[in-house]
Amino acid sequence: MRPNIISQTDGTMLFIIACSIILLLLVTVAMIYFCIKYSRKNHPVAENIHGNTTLEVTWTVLPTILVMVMFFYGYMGFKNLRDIPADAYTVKVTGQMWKWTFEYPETKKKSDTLYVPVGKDIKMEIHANDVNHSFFIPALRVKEDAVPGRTNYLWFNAEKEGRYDIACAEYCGMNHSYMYAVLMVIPQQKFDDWVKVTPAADTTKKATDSLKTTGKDSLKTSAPVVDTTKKEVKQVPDATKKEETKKDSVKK
Ligand SMILES: [Cu+2]
Repeated sequence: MRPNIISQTDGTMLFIIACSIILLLLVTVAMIYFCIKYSRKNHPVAENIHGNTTLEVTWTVLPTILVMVMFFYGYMGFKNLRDIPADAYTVKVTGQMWKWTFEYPETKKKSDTLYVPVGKDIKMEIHANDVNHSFFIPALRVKEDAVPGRTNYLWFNAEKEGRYDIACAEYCGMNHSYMYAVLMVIPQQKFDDWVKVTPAADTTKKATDSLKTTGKDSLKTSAPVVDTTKKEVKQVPDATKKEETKKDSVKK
């Protein structure tokens, strides 16, 4: 069984933070102790110290072991992130100023909201149309650059249903901070239903184009999806409502 990216990343992060806090405390306590012990009052006559081999070996070997352990955890996480499971479901994502578009090569569907089945390995193929972007799903601890002329990738397995934010993590121009999309993690059955009612790529493109002329609504990332999947969206509990409210507040 592969380790979960979220717990692996959080574990490494916690380990490094714990080491940092312990070191900070050790250094601070030692500093205060020496300040007092070797103050002018307690130690009026200065003396030279000519090396201490045991001490020097200790402060070289211990930190080396510590950083090697950090490297090991980091490397194991990196390996897991780069090694895509063989049967992962592929979704193509394209970044452009200033939105993300998702295509599902297997079904030829396209949407502005990323829908994935819960508990399934998903491979994202990352492209950019204009400038550098960075595809970032904070809740799933995955992030990868989107670079024009190059195909990058990442994978994840969302274990909990729900609605998650997708952001652009690379400054890409004036509206970079608005470059948000939504990840909906839904049960396989609902995903299949969604695929059935979602128009194929070309149709969606037209729908998106026509929405552009409606002004305010065109900013809703899931606009074309909502239009065609009214039944489906209602079944996805509360999440959609929250999504709308949140997006409205983001717009303001
Ligand atoms: Cu961007």
